[in-house]
Amino acid sequence: MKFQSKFYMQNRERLGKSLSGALIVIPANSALQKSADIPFPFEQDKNFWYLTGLNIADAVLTLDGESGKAALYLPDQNDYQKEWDGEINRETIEKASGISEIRFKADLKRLLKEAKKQGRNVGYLPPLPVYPSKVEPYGFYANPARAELEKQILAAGYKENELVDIRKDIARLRMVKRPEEITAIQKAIDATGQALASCKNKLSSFKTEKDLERWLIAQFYQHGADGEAFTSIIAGGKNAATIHYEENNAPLEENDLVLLDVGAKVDGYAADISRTWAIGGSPSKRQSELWDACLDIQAYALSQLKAGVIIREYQKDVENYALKVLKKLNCSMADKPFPHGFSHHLGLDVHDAGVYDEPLPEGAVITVEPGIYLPNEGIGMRVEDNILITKNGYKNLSENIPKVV
Ligand SMILES: [Mn+2]
Repeated sequence: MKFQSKFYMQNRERLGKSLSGALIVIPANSALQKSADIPFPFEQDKNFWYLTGLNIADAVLTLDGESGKAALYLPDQNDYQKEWDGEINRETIEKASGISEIRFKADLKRLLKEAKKQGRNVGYLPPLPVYPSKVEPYGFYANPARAELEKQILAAGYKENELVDIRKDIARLRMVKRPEEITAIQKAIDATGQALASCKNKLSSFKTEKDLERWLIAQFYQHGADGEAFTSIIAGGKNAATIHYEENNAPLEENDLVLLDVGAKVDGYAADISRTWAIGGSPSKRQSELWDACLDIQAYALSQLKAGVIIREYQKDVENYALKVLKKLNCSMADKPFPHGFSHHLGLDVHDAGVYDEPLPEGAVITVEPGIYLPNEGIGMRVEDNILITKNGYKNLSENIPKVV
């Protein structure tokens, strides 16, 4: 189930209003090669999705910042694509997105040239570097769609100072969740909670991280989700000290902890929950005191949250608190800066669009996720909940998921 076209129409309207005068262009993602003639499963650009609800590769949305009119430019499909992938259907597109102005991408050139003649700026999403330079610090290559569109804009005669970076304008819209978005996130959280409960019940039956992962993902589907929102992290023992461990293939050992950082996806929206459990059922004294410290840091972070807080300042504040707690427990990580953010926005992207140096708005959904990583002790743990920001505080959307180690 997707949202009604009204949702996407209103998003376009609000973006248009915030950028009156400019011609706004937003590209869909391109499909990418996985191996030989097989592409990766297609993943849409979330800005394009937020404004259209369409899963088409290589399309371009244009939005007139004056009249608010939207048009969709479709890729030319060749006969092979029509036969193998199915022909793009204009009626379906109009019904899903509410866009009636549908053209071919070859016409985009003319539109850009006209706008240039009229002296209008172009609002766009500046590309990340594409091949051969990897995106820092992640070490992967960016989807080439934005760079391709930038090339077209420059070819129409635009100079760099006539291009307006609209990333923040979209992020400001996306970081305030609307009621149907909060409902979708809540469903994703509830499915994640049910899947976790089932895993915890059967914990002693899993011999490896992989066994646990397979059961978890099956349970996501079982409870109404469309699978995982991101690659699950299932990390036993020392593996949990690697923050984004994703191999998930080691044996689970009796006296170790296992960290699960996982989230189901519902209607395109993500949950992002972390819990840490004692594999044998009873944690050691050290494991318990560290877990209590983790919960203590999370409670402190939560107590700081309400609309108006600036995440960057909150990060420093929670870090100071966390390092003091960790020092008292003789943790090796107490002398270094905390290795990751305590919070990120959550939505269509698991690390969702947001403006981190501006006040948190009412209606934002963020994670709160302190962790303790001690490779020298073979211990890693994290607790993570999903939080709706309200005027005077917050609502914990994942409060029903138990935090027993
Ligand atoms: Mn997270």
